[in-house]
Amino acid sequence: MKRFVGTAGAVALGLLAYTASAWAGYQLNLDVPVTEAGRRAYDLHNMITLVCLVIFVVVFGVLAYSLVMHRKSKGHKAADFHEHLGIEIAWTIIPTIILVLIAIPSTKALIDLKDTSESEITIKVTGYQWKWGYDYLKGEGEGIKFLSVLSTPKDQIHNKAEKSADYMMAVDNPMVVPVNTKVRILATANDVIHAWAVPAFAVKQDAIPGFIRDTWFKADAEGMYVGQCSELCGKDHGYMPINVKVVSAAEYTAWVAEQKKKAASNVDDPNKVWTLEESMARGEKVYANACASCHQANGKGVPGAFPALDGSKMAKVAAQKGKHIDIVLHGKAGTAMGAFGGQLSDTEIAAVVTYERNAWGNKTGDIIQPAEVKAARK
Ligand code: HEC
Ligand SMILES: [Cu+2]
Repeated sequence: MKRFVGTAGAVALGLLAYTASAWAGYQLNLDVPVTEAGRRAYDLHNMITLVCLVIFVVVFGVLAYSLVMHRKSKGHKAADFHEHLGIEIAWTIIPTIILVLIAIPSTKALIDLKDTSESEITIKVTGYQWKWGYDYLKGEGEGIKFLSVLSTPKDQIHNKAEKSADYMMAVDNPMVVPVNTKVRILATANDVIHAWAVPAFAVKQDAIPGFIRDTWFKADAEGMYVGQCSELCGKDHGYMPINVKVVSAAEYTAWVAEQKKKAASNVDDPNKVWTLEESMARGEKVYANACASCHQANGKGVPGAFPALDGSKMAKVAAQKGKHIDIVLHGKAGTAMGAFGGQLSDTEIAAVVTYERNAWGNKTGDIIQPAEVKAARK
């Protein structure tokens, strides 16, 4: 018997150790909050869970006690207190009081979550299928604007490479903000409803096309905080994580200066005449960022959902060149093919159309110049 207990114990311990390692990447509680609002949400969550636990113990305690100690086999007879006025009043009043006691701090916290006044920085967040756009509207970084795209390599997603620790949670360009600074977020979307959510800030805001909703946070610890789009927004909903990097004031100033320098050197001369080689190289990058998620890197698309561009009439036939530029600029209403006119510059659209007309099996030799795209915008 003793040996059996020993073996069983060892097996149980082994199992525990195994499951503990398998579950190491999972957490049961909320993210550790780094904002005042986050701590309030965290404390409310703990407090209300505790209230529920106490009620559970009291109610089931009375129930178990009654069932066991007053069972029929012991000779007890059921008491009859049907329509007992005192009990009916008590079980109405007590839960009401508990609910009101919970509602008071929750409502206060909710109202504070909506108070975006006196913010020092304003950032517009735009949800796209399937990436985020950040526009710095107010504060030191005014004018900074970029897209933030999932950076997990495709090989990891397709199980061809080992998955990294930040698998499906890393982006190329995180939002950068200074520590201890009130940041107002204006959330909107370009196509369908998305939601910008960062649990450590207790922020979750729907981003709705045609509307602007605001929220705020003031992080008091530096670090990288991670969230995800939290509104089911289509096929790649799980592929648009959110990264917010909170840095010191000095690092923020340096980041702003670097971004402004980069933006200045990135401005393309709209009158430049591009060679096929230059345009292809630029277009390949634009394609990888903006188009490959649907049309695929090999241009073959996804049958039934996204058309192949390799061999497509529009990308291959000389007479369709105008139509090709038009669909990239203006999209196609009622389909997932969005209008890229607002996201990409004339140079970028010219490059990506050149790329599609010369990549894979499409060897048209066409070079589209920015001026041609500019003329097509009207
Ligand atoms: C969200 C998914 C998505 C993204 C991203 C996307 N497309 Fe499309 N695209 C579509 C769909 C869907 C269609 C088919 C529309 C239709 O029903 O005619 C399409 C059609 C096209 C066509 C016409 C193909 C044909 O033969 O009719 C071209 C050209 C095209 N897209 C280019 C692009 C370019 C360039 C980009 C990147 C700047 C891009 N697309 C990004 C979904 C997408
Ligand atoms: Cu989304």
